[in-house]
Amino acid sequence: MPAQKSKGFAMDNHEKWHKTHCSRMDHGGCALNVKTKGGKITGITGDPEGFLNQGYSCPKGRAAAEIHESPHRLKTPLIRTGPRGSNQWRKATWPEALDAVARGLDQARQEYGAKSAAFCQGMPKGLEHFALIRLANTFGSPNVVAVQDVCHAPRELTGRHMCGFYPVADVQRRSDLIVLWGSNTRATNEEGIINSQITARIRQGADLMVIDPRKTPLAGQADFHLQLRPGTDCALALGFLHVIIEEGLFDRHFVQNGCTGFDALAAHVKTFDPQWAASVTGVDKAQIISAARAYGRARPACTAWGNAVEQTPQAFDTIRCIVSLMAVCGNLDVPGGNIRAAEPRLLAPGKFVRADLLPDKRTQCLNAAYQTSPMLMTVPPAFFRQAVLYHTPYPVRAAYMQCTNPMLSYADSETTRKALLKLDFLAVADVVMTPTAALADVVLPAATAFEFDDIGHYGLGHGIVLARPKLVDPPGQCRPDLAVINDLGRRLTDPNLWFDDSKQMLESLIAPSGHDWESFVEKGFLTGEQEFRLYEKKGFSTRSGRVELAMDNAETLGAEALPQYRPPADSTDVDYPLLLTSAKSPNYLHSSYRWVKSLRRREPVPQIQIHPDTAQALSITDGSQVRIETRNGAIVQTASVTPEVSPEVVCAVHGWWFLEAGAHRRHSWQASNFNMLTSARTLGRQFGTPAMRAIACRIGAA
Ligand SMILES: Nc1nc2c(c(=O)[nH]1)N[C@H]1C(S)=C(S)[C@@H](COP(=O)(O)OP(=O)(O)OC[C@H]3O[C@@H](n4cnc5c(=O)[nH]c(N)nc54)[C@H](O)[C@@H]3O)O[C@H]1N2
Ligand SMILES: Nc1nc2c(c(=O)[nH]1)N[C@H]1C(S)=C(S)[C@@H](COP(=O)(O)OP(=O)(O)OC[C@H]3O[C@@H](n4cnc5c(=O)[nH]c(N)nc54)[C@H](O)[C@@H]3O)O[C@H]1N2
Ligand code: SF4
Ligand SMILES: [Mo]
Repeated sequence: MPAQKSKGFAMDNHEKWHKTHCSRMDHGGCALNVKTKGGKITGITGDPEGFLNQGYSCPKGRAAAEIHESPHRLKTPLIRTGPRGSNQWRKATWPEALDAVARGLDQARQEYGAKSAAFCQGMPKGLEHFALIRLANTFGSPNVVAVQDVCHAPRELTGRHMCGFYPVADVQRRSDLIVLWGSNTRATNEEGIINSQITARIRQGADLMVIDPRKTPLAGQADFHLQLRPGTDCALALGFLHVIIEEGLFDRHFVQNGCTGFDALAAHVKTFDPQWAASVTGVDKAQIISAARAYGRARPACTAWGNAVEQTPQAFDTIRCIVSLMAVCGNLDVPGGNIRAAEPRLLAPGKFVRADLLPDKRTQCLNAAYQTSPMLMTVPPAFFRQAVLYHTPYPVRAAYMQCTNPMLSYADSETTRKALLKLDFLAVADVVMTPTAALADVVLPAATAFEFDDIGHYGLGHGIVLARPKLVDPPGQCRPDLAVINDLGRRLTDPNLWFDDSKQMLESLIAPSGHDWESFVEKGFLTGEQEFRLYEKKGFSTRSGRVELAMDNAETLGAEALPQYRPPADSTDVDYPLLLTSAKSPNYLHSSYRWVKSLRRREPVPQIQIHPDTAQALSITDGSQVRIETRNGAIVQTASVTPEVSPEVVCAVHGWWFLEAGAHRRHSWQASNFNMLTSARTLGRQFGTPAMRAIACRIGAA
């Protein structure tokens, strides 16, 4: 039977196909056809009519049926009965659990003020992210803690500082050259770019450039693979700028009419010649020159960039260099370049979150004490922990966490644990008992993909929003985050600020598009009317109205007018001769879903990639246990001996913990957890970013 646009959900015993979009397995863009029968998910395939994926789906996306029925799911609210983290719980009813959460948060508000309560979110999965911000705003707390310090804030906000918008890769239109800069779209589908879109552009004739310390399968297929030393992206970009400007390959018209500071940039990059860039990055000088020429000559070229350019304290300058490349080569705001993606007409996120209720958020939130970029509206985890542990700049006493597992995802897990245990009150909503939930006072069982109506990519600047209608009932007593937040909002704030139900919440958001929920689901997705070269009419939304290649207010951001290369903090240490970096697993999402059997079969153990020469010198064999050690800690992963990495680089996977070992047990979250190796000693001033890539390490047989 052909898939139907879902107008509800099927609880009957007839098989029924529905159209929806993948969610919660990565940023989620694939349109899927999902078969249900008797309240269960019985089949999932990629939808050939999918706007982004045209039929593609991956094993993660197809695992939703297993997640729906997994015995590991939390099914009832739990309230702690023993000491924190001792794994002693009693089952509670929802009203009882919600009352306990409201009491915990309200007590902090009463005793220490509203800002002593933090609201923590991981990777945004759907509307819950914005609903949580609404809860914080209505509650009166400016402290929404998120992982944006290492995920998207550096890219998005540096883009906004320089050109007034977030320049996303336009992979929908023809390009001469696609650059994947520290982004492995084949494994990660970053920013809603499904790799098949890149493949389609390559078939149309686009060249591919991959900038990655690993010879990934995509790098193997590329016209240019620049296998740089981790953490040296800024130096490579400065070298590119040098070649492009010296050889006159830049777009004179755009530089003259759209940019400010070009002459200063040109003078600045004179010293960063290919010889210098080669010595820093380890990439061959001739290769740097030919790659820079290719980027300079391509009209247009588009750059898809990933976490690698932003997960060091030097993110701001690295990204400034990459945006400068886009600008001087005339690739900004043009079809097939890096664009200001037009959003569909929906309720503006600022309105949805009721930003008006907390007008002094910027000066009241923890960030104010650290002089971050004023555009950073979420609190970096490192500042949250300082406030909990040392009351700097003021105490944080209580936290509500949803869709996040900080014990695995924040840099420096030992400090995270100390901070979570020190809180007066902690509530966690998740789908399974995680190492983070194990430290809570109250644990709430969350409904997940296909178990409730949700909207995808809203407010993320990708130019598309996706319908994700409910297809099956959640298991046990699981409830969607949207409903839980709505209930907490009614308990903790003026009930008139909340909704009858989460459907009404979604409707309020969609109304400006002229759709109601049903017709939105019928349509499947909404995009904006894409315009290009808007700057010709309106200029850029920056202080100068131009792209700011040199920033005359950089000092206020703790930077210099022009981007500088500095070796990443934590990258050099005589006792730790190797350079550790990381890449995401194609089979999991961060620390999520190791408990899903079909995915675990595909990737049963955490692996560290080691070059054969390095492995031989250290008597490490493929498949053996390896101890990985940095100044911050030590973990064990399994050796994958491969020429994919160079001899001085090792690449370990992040996010591993072992549900089967008991989430509350130290072994579970400590043994192979990458963030035991990271520290938050040095943070980038603009976004509070710690070093997650390019860390000095040593390895040996375990
Ligand atoms: N060392 C290192 N650390 C990193 C990174 C790295 O590359 N290296 N990457 C960083 C990046 S880019 C990011 S985005 C962060 C991610 O940080 P997090 O988002 O904290 O990462 P996850 O481990 O995926 O945690 C998500 C949790 O949400 C739960 N969950 C799934 N669906 C739902 C739902 O519908 N409702 C609720 N309430 N819970 C749900 C999952 O079970 C899981 O426990 O990690 C960052 N940390
Ligand atoms: N399967 C899967 N998909 C995901 C996620 C997931 O956890 N799993 N997470 C989602 C999220 S929240 C995000 S933010 C995106 C992230 O998506 P990506 O940014 O693509 O993810 P990563 O794998 O962390 O990094 C991409 C590449 O950077 C390379 N790299 C490592 N160090 C360096 C370096 O110093 N310089 C350069 N140039 N490259 C380097 C790695 O080898 C890797 O191939 O993916 C999303 N999609
Ligand atoms: S690539 Fe991402 S969006 Fe597509 S099916 Fe896989 S997990 Fe889902
Ligand atoms: Mo992320």
